[in-house]
Amino acid sequence: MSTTYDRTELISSISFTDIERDNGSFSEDKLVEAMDLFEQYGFIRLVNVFSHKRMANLNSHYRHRYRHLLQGTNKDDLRPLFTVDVEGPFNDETFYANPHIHSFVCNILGRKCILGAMSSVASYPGAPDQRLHRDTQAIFGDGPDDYTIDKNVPVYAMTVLIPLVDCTLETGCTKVWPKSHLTPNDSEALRIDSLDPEVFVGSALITNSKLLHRGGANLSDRLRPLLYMTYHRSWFRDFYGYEDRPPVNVTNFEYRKIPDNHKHMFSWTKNTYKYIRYKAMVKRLLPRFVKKQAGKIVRR
Ligand SMILES: O=C(O)CCC(=O)C(=O)O
Repeated sequence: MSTTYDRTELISSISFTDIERDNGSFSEDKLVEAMDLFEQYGFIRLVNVFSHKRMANLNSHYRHRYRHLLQGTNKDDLRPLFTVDVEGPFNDETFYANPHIHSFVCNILGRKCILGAMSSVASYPGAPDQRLHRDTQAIFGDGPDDYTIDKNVPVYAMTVLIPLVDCTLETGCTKVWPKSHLTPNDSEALRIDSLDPEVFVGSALITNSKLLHRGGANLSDRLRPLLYMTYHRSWFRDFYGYEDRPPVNVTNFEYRKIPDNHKHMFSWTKNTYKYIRYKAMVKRLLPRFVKKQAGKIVRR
């Protein structure tokens, strides 16, 4: 199948002015248009939903906090995935409940929707095309790839991709197969022409979890980190791919900082992932503790 570029201006994209961005306003007309495009195509690009100052702040926290994971990778696909902890600028309602993104998501998934994941994928220079996938397996199919029934089911999970560097054909766009969320399987979906929507820093790409997509190859000499959050209807959980890491990592200390009206988005993770969270914390802090103790012994 061929790939066409630059068609995104024509199809699924909604832009905000700096004033709309800063006061969080999403007019009824724009919201209806965005929902209509999303329903038809299975994805939408929301342009200019985070200011450059805000993105610079997220980017510097991310690069400092996860520097040990960004200095090299032993992953064959050169695309390490890791959970981004809910802390600092990530524990901020203007991030996880960004006025434009959150009102769009809530209009589709309902006001009780939860945060299913806060994570990151960083593709290294030279990373090849990612494997084709949809973000959730079929829940009513004969097998995980049989979407015959699921294609008719209302959206129950959405992914919001937020790039920390411009996603272009050079650094790697998230390649999408428009309308593939309405197809019963991947071979049908692959009959559709794919698209490479460029998404610049400050914008977000939102996909229906049933949309076929993949991260494009990173042809540049720069790391291309992407933050992603998934939002679910309140009853849906996705454990696939989270066997060794929590999809959302929020400590009790951080949880207490979350405004009451958003706590329900996080509360489901607290007991489910307690053991994995503690294990990850010990793994992170133990080397520092050992180093400190060793230092004391040497000084004595
Ligand atoms: O890297 C990208 O553009 C997409 C990443 C993605 O779809 C995933 O990791 O599930």
